[in-house]
Amino acid sequence: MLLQRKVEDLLLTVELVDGQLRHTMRPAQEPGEVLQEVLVEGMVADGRWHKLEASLRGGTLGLTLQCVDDDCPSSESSGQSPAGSPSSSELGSGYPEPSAVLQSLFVGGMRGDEAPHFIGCIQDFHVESRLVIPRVGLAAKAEQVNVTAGCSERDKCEDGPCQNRGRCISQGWMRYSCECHRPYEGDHCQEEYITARFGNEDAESYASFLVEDEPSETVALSLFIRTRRPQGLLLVLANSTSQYLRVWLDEGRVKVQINNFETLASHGVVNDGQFHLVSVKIEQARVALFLSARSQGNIPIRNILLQTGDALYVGGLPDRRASLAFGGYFKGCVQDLRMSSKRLQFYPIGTAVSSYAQESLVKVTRGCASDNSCSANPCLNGGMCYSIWDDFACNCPPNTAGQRCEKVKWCELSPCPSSATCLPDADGFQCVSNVTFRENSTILTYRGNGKIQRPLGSVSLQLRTRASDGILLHAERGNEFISISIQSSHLLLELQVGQGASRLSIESERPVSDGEWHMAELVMQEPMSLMSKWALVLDGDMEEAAVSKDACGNLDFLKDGVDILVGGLGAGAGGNLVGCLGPLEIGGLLLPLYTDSEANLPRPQEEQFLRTSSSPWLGCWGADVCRPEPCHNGGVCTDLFNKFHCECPLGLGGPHCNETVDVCDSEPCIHGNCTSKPMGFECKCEAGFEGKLCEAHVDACAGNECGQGATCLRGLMRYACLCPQNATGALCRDKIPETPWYIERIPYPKLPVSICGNEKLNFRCFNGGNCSTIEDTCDCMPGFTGQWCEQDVDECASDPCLNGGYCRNLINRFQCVCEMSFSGEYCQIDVSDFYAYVFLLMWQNIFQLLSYLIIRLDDDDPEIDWGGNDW
Ligand SMILES: [Ca+2]
Repeated sequence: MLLQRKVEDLLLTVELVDGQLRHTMRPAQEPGEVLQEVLVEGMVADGRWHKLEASLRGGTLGLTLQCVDDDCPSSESSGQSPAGSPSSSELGSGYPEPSAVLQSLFVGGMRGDEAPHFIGCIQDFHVESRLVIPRVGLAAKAEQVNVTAGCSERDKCEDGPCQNRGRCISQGWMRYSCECHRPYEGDHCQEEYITARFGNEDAESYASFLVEDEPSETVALSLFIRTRRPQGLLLVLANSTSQYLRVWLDEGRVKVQINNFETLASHGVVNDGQFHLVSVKIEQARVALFLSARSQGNIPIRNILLQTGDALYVGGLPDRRASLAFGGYFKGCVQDLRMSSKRLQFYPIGTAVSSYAQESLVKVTRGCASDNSCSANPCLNGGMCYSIWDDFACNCPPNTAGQRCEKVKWCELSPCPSSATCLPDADGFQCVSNVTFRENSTILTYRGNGKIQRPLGSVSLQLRTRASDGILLHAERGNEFISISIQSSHLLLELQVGQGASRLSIESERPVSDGEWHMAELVMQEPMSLMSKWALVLDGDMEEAAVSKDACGNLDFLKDGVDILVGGLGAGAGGNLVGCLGPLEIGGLLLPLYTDSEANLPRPQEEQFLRTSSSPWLGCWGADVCRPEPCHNGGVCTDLFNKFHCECPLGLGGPHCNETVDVCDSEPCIHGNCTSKPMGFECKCEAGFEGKLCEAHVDACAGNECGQGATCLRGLMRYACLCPQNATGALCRDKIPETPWYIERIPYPKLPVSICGNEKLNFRCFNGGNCSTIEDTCDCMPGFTGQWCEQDVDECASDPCLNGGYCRNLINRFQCVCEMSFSGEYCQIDVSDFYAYVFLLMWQNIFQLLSYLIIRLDDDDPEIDWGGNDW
């Protein structure tokens, strides 16, 4: 409605109907009856400004419309009601008072009127020559509802009226609608579906809804879930006889089962504490599963039938055991559950949406609160607990690690004495060091602490010695014993364990008494068996492992009550080790060099061997073999661990530098012959070498005389010059005369270069020359010379061309380019008369050809067979 005005007992209305203007007159008492009506042709609703004049003159309604915008189509419409209408005579008897005009005038719509109100702009509105819009002065009494100044034609979507990332869809001028993302709802997507918390503090919760749909074989179920549990029952659709659809979590994946049979599982996992949109679609005898709109596959199924009165369970079933069969009660949050077009609300929102009736809500709570995971103090060793949704995180002290700070980094607590290295171990730490044994040093003894549980099926040790015999480890109980020793420089294991077991022995393939560190591992080959062969692996070389012939039991007799002797059998027993031992382990348990009282912290390991002897000699030292000085005559002693070496002055040798030796025996001259002299030796160098020890090449190119632009090629004793293009000669000092301009230049071919040489010298053979078997030379192609074929033979050097002919120097030949009157290989034939004749003949030919061409051009056939002309 544009305007309505009451004049006496008539209602005059101007309306916009289907884009066209209509002016009507009705009796005020009976607004249903139309007395007169005027319609104007042409659309008004085109966004342009139009000038409209509605009149009632002489009882006749009038209406004119004129488009007044810049881009108007040039047409004007007006209309007038048919003359002689019944009530026309009563009209126009007098104007109402100005205030009455306003009281009875409605613009754009009427309060309570069901007809649509005007949406658009009005300006310059006069009634009976009085300005009504824009309002000024007296007119201020008028009432305005939802009217604003100005005329904004902006797209309302530009204001972004849709909240929560909702998509605004423009619907003509000033109107729009919002398309909401889940889980938002409402005209402006301003409302969010209320999340339901299941399993709060591990409560057994569930919800159920009653299906009110018509029977259907198509089901679309979707919901947001958030959980950290890898299993839990999500949804069950059931009728009175069966549960025909189940959705549950298994190992973090979503599983769908139809009719207790067909099962589909997601690829992705959802138990990461984030919201995931899970969708299940059943249609046309297939079930499809989606995670956040990403397909997880689909499978064929036997059809199901959803009927009124079926129940949808969420988060679990009333029957606890039935719930446990599918992962138990769901723990987490559910939001925006939908089935087909219906919403299933746990807590209804304000916006009216089509929903199912909620039947039950058991121990479900509103919102998505987290359990207080920190209340159980999950962080160990002083870790600080931070609560995150349904989980916790521990901020661990620097010396601990692990999700609960359960791993103590013991070595960061500096538990070992300064002489030892701390090594972390599965249950604690070890202080590791080397220990030195001498003939007179005390041996080490150990015992198990009585708490060793593991089977002892191995021994590992590190060893350094020059002694050819010595006992490393020995223990015995009754007739059972173990002995590890060095015999004749080889490592030897002897073992007798187990009921009726015979004595087992293994010897290393290689000697170990070389003063170097060696690592030995003695391993029971089948540690789970009662009896097994044993193997000895030296320095990690599994392929050379020595394996015993006989079988034996493990070393469990060492666990408790048996003394384990290390480094010998005790004072006075003889055969003690002279050398060093590194970390020694039995069954992976260290025989420690330190007692708890000698370390800064006691070892936390449950299973331990304990040192029962006094403290050992820590570190690894050999005897002080360089003192007193064993080297005579100024020789320098080097300590090689229980062995020394003397670096003797010239002419002296032997272990103590007290023997004279020929200095030339040590072959001091690298490329030369040695001669002994009273004060040393002298080297006579081979050709091409120089220096005191003939260690340096003689530089043959030093002071070379190659001409300008030439490259000096280094030989064994001599050099050669590689010439630039314009020079020749041995030293490239002879200029090559330039080829005259009228002589055709023939490009010089590029011939390959070979690289030759031996350990003394590298050289190259140029111009296709091959490496010669004779040292320092090349076999040249014909036409080339020089030591390395670097020079082209100048075949023109003897001026072979006669009668002023130009000689071309080619590869292994020359070519004479003769003067006009001469011919022949050497230009030796005088052909001056012959040429005059040839000239004449040639001119005649050219004349004939031209004539022929002219004739051919006149011809109809334009083809000229150039190829066929043989002249
Ligand atoms: Ca040549």
